[in-house]
Amino acid sequence: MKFIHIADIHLGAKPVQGETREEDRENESWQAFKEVISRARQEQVQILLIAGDLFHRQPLVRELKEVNAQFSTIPQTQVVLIAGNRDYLTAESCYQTFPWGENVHFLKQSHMEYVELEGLDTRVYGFSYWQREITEPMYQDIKVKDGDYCNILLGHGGDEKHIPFRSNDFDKSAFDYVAFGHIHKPVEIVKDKVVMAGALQPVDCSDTGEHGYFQGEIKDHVCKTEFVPLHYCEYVPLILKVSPEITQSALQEYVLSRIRVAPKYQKFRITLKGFCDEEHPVDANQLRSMEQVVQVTDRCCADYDFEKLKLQYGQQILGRYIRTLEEMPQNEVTKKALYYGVEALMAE
Ligand SMILES: [Mn+2]
Repeated sequence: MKFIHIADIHLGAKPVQGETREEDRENESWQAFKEVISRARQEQVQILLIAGDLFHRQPLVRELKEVNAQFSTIPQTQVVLIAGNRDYLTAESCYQTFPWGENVHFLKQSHMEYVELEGLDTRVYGFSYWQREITEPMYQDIKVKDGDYCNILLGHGGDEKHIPFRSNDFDKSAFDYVAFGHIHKPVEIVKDKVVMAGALQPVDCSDTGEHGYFQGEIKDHVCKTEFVPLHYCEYVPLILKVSPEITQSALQEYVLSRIRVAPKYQKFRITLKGFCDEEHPVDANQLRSMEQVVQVTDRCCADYDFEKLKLQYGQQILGRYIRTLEEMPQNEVTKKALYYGVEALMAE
C-alpha cells in the first residue's frame, strides 16, 4: 500500500510583511498542494494523509470547495485529514457541514476515532483540534482495535502546548506508521515509523531548509518512507561576518557570488554579525534590495576606540574592564568579551 504524508500546508497564510513578492508566496502554498495531488495521481498512491493545519486559519467555503475539487481528481486515492491548531474546529467552522467527496475522510471528533479504508485493509486513527491548544499528552498509550489491519495514526502536535509526546511513546504501539504534523521542520522521529512531515513549503522565512512531503509504502506491516522535497521556495540563512575593514561593495560582491550559483527558488535571509565602523555602518537596505534576498537583520556592533575609552573612563569600571581584558590571552573569545562587555557597560 503506497501513501503520501503531508502536513502544515497553511493555505491562506499571508507571508510576513516586508518580504518581497508576497502574492507569489501565497500562491505557492496552493501550487505546492496541487503538485502533491498530481504526484498522488502519477504515483498511484492509495492513501493521502494530511496531518493537520491544511489551512492557516478557519477555511472559507470556497476554499474547501477548491480543496475538495482537487481531491475529486484522484478518486483512486483515499484522503484522510484532521484539523490542527491553526484550522481547529469551532461550532461555526465551515468544516462542520462541508459535504466532502466519497474518497475524503475527515476525522473531526475531538477524541480518537478511526476510519476503515475499504479494500485496503487499513485503519487510520486520529482526531481533530477543537481548540487552539491541547496541553495533555493525548498520544500516549493508544490501543488499536483487534483485527489484522494496517494501522496508521494521524496526529498533530509535538510541543508543550500542542499535545506533547516523546519519540519512545510509540515503541510498543501497534501502529505501522505514525504520521505527524505541526513542527515545520521535516524529521523522521523514528526511522520509517514515526514521521513529522514538516510544512509542505516554508510558512515564513524562519522555516529555513528543505520542505516537502514523505512518500511511503507499507507491506506486511513493514514501512519504508522517503522524503521528497518540493522546490517552490526555500529560505537559506546566510551569516555575514563584518569587520571595520570590509567594504559595502565587497559584501555585496560576496552575496552576489552566492546568489549566482543558487537556484531561483532559494531566498536568502541575511544576518550581519561582527563589528562595523561606527561612522560607516553597513547599508542593510542595499543588501535588502538585491535579488533573492528577503530579509537582512543587522546584528553588528559599532567598533570602539578603546584607547580613547581608557583615557575617558580610566578608573571607572569601563576603563578597568578594558585593561583587564587586554591583559588576558588574546583570542576570539576575549575579543568578543571585550566588545560585548564594553557594549553593555556603555549602555548603562
Ligand atoms: Mn500546527
